[in-house]
Amino acid sequence: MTDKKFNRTLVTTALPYANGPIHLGHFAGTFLPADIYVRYKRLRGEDIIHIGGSDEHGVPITIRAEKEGITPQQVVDRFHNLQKDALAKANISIDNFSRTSLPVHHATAQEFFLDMEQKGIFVKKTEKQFYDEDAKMFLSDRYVTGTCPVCGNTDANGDQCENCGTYLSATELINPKSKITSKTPVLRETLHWYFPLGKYQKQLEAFINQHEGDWRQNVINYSRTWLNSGLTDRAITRDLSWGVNVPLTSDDAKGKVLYVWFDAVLGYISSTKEWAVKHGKPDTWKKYWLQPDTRLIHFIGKDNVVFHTLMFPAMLMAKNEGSAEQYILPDNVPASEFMNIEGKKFSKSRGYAIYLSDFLEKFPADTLRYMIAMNYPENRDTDFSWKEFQSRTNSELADTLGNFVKRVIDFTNARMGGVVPEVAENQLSENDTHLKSQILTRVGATDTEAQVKPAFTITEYYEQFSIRSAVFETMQIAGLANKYFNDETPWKSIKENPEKCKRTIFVSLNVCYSLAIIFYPILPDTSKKIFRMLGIEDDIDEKIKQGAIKWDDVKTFQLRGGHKLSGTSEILFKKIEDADIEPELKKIDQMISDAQTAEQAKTEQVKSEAAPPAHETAAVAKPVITIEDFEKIDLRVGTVTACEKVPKADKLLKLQVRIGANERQILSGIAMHFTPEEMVGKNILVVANLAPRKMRGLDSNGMLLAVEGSDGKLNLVQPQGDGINGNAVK
Ligand code: B3M
Ligand code: ZN
Repeated sequence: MTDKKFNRTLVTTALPYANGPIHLGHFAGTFLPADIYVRYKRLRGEDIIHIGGSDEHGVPITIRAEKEGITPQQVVDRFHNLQKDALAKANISIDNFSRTSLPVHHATAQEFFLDMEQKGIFVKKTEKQFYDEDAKMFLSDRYVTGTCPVCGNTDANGDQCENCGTYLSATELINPKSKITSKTPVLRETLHWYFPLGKYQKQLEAFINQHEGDWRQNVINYSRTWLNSGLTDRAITRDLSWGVNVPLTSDDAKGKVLYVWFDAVLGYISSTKEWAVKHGKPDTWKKYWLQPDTRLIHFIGKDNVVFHTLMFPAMLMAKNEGSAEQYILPDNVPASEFMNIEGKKFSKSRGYAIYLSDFLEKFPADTLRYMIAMNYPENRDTDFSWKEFQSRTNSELADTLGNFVKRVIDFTNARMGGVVPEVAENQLSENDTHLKSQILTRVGATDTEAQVKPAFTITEYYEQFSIRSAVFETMQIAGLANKYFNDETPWKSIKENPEKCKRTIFVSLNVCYSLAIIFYPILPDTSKKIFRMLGIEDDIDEKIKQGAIKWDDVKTFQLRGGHKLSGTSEILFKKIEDADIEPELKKIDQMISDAQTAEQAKTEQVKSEAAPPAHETAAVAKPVITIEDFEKIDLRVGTVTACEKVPKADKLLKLQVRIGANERQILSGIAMHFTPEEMVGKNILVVANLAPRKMRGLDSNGMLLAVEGSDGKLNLVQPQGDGINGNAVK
């Protein structure tokens, strides 16, 4: 954990390949969490920019071009624009969405290469690589497919297996085939530049260790897996024609381009440069990259972790060597897990995806933002389901948030002349002030006497990138407001006790104002609608930029007596009918059956070629296992005998668990869901033969089982029955 003081933040989102439209995976994993975080920080008045763009090089682009019979440039032009439009429609307020095909990017990548080349950092090696004799070209990365040596997926790419996530090199594939001619490639010698990642092993280990505790555990773990197996030289050039040309320092460089990942991560820097030029201050990019008081945060998906926690930092370390300019390293890399669709593993290559722009043609951006944020795959894979989308929209957005705001506004317009009633704040009732203090407690303002203190405040959740919990707590506030309005019955008190009615409406209108603020990061359109109804007509984004509307405004009543509302009232959310989602569910069924048919056809083909048997993994989240595999897991009933929090680890509980005659210690990341007290005495299900591991320097011997509910809270798996302690599951 670092205790640095930062004065500005640079947020980046992974650059999606410009070989297809933005899908829900990109949106849920990177763009939406980044946008929510950035909007929240803007409300806090912080200096923050959100930088990104499309990744326009690499084999994914050229393969698409070949398939369609068009040029790579045509591919990236088309998809860059589609991506940009879709993000705008989803209200992703990115400060610059750049392109790695721009001259500023090529120049930046070449500058990095030349600097390292001149410093003698690279190693040049001649190695054997796959070559397609018919197409007369070397087959880099995804130009080769074959069977994954780890999981048996017959569709693995030459750089990575999409099914199990393993990084591969093409020569490891079983039964390799050229994607261009489907022929078996031959090995041929070629010369390449290698980045000596291994030389940075120690520095990278120290870098990762320094972030233990403040980075997500999955990010630390992925990075350590690589570190533990020992870092080696990585080829950073390719024999391709599309990409950033390797600077011609010798004849050897002819016909070679930089490996796409070497240039793509530098896209963050070139995009910042482009942003600075657009703002008329070309040098401001330096403030964000070269000053140690800038905080750099990369929002990415889990499959890109090592490029951001090891490869890019090592490149920056190399660039910094012997230089007056010192690039900053990432301070956090909040990597997401994956979002599945209707319980099935998402796969673009199998045509199994939901595209952002298709979605937004049918449903408003805020409904999608809410659904995805509530299911943000923060620590584990989550699921997108249309039924859940419908029920969250209807019951939480429409019936809770929308209903409250509309009732308050309509009541004020109809019964109070559309004006905020005059109320002396010191005459507010206990109920009135109770609601306010409950809101403050949840949001995280400090000057309030806590009533029911949630585990963390919304502010704290955002600061630690717990987007889902922040959004969940935000909706709780709308629920409290709704309940308050119902309990206070202003429609009755207007006759029986007009002063009380005025107080209720005064408080409710101010709560609408607070809701407009706290929902702004999540539901920007809705927030603006609420502000508009409240008679705040100006450009809200601009007001936030200028500090005229800010996060801390929830601490005080912002609307004074006599303020005039706009006099209009809008329905914030239209309910989603079964008929609206039926076509979507049908589409999913179709996608599943198409994917299965394709998979089957492939299996047949592979069988007929007498290749190793295909793995039946298309329709399940994990590869199929045998009963023998299952029997390797020793699942036992344990009883918690003692439990306490682990100091300075917000998420960890330390449990003593009795299993039969033995007692053991288990650490579990459930502290956000259960108090130590409520754990004691519980029967839980334990994976008893999990290899011991250390967490925060403490031993953990086993793992307990829990399932997540649709509200994001964990439920323990709790076996029932007498005398079951220590028994194995059968
Ligand atoms: N384009 C891979 C991907 O879209 C790659 C990310 C680059 S981030 C610098 O998943
Ligand atoms: Zn695999």
